[in-house]
Amino acid sequence: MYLASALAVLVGTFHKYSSKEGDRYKLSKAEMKELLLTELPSFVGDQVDERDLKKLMGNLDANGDEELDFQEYAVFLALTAELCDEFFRECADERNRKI
Ligand SMILES: [Ca+2]
Repeated sequence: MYLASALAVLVGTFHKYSSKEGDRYKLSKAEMKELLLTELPSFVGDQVDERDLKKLMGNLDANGDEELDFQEYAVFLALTAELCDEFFRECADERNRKI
């Protein structure tokens, strides 16, 4: 898959959920919850703790309007990608140790 296709998914996923209710260009807490459960089950499992969700929203909501605009969502993606990178490196380290 080309990076361009991945970018289209990243942007399309935001709009798929942000357009469900209220401001169609912002993710509400409920929309973010649905996105996490549907799109990132391997990260969050089959349920999202309300307190954790509130904390995550609070950390990402840079302008304090209690919703995530695309820029704030982009920070979330960057942090998530960083977690994947760490995981990838740990797996690579483990493989190297075994050799
Ligand atoms: Ca916001």
